[in-house]
Amino acid sequence: MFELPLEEIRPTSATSLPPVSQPISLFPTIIAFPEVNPESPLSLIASLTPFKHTTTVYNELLPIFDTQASFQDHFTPTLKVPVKLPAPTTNLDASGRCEEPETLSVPLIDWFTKYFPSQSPLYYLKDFHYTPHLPIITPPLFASMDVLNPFLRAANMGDYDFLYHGPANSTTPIHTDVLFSHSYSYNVTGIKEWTFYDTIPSDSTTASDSTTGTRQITTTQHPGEVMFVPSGLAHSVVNQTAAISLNRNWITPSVLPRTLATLLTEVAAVDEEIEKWGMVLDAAEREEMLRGCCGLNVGMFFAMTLMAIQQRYPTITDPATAQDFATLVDVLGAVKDEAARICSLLTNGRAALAQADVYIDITEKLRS
Ligand SMILES: O=C(O)CCC(=O)C(=O)O
Repeated sequence: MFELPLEEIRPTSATSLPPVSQPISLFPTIIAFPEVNPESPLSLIASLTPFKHTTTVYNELLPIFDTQASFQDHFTPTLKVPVKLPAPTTNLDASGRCEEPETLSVPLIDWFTKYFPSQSPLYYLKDFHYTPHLPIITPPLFASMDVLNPFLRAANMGDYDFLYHGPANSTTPIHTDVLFSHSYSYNVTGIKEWTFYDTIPSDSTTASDSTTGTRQITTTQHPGEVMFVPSGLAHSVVNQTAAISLNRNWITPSVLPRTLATLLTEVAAVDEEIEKWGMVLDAAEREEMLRGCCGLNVGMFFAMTLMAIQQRYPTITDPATAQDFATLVDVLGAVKDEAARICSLLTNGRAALAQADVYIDITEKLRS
């Protein structure tokens, strides 16, 4: 077991703050959740050089992934894993998402015996939720201000921790990460070549077309190194040798307004689709559809933001928290009307909306 990554945020000087009722449970009772450029971020070039993570993590993971046999032995052979076919094109939509490749759900044993050795097509095991099967991994410090994974774990809705295993020459085409998240890739074995792009091309059909006219940076990641990908930065990856990596997506308060904008675009698209097909969906079904499309829905987003606010409230007099807190409260205000539409689906929905008003009010007073 690895050391637990995050220090709990404890109140420092809460005495001058107005009291807010205790954090409340918002976990959904009705919704059956399925199992489960901007401003050129390339200017963050200094952060893009891969760096070494703690050797403890590497030393603990390597015995598991050192050989195919040790990898195979660590997992149940019948465990179903997601295996992707190569992407049909590298087209990106307006929000920088690539066309999703077909995904097969195959027993792990078949991955090793049939799919991984295939030369044509080249398959890629991607987005495999490894959390229940591997020790807890200490995230690099820069991932610790996450609002996404702590919420998902507390709500028993999984997380954004994934394992990737690709043969030599397998690729991930140009894309930006889901929901404007940041991500890191922790390379356990193999060598990856990463390319970062200055702008998001949206109307191209091949990797080379798609990058015409954009500034690019290419860098190589070796075993034991972490690659940080800032929110919104378009990137692509080629595995120069067979490679295994552990990846995480996370969302910090400063990118949350863009995550909300993405979610609201998705809400509009889902509503348009529902209307186009003449479907009659109740609020719970619409929420389920949203979660299927982008991994979050309005209720989850509202509950996640409120939880982040509750956790930071005792320390808002600390300047390091104040800005994040204000951003979180603004985002909560911006999603409140949408959340009010589905609040009957959430345990304590009404009380949560009332609590949101209290936080909005406090923040307004602090600003004035
Ligand atoms: O390793 C890969 O193939 C892709 C990783 C990636 O794109 C990411 O972590 O965002």
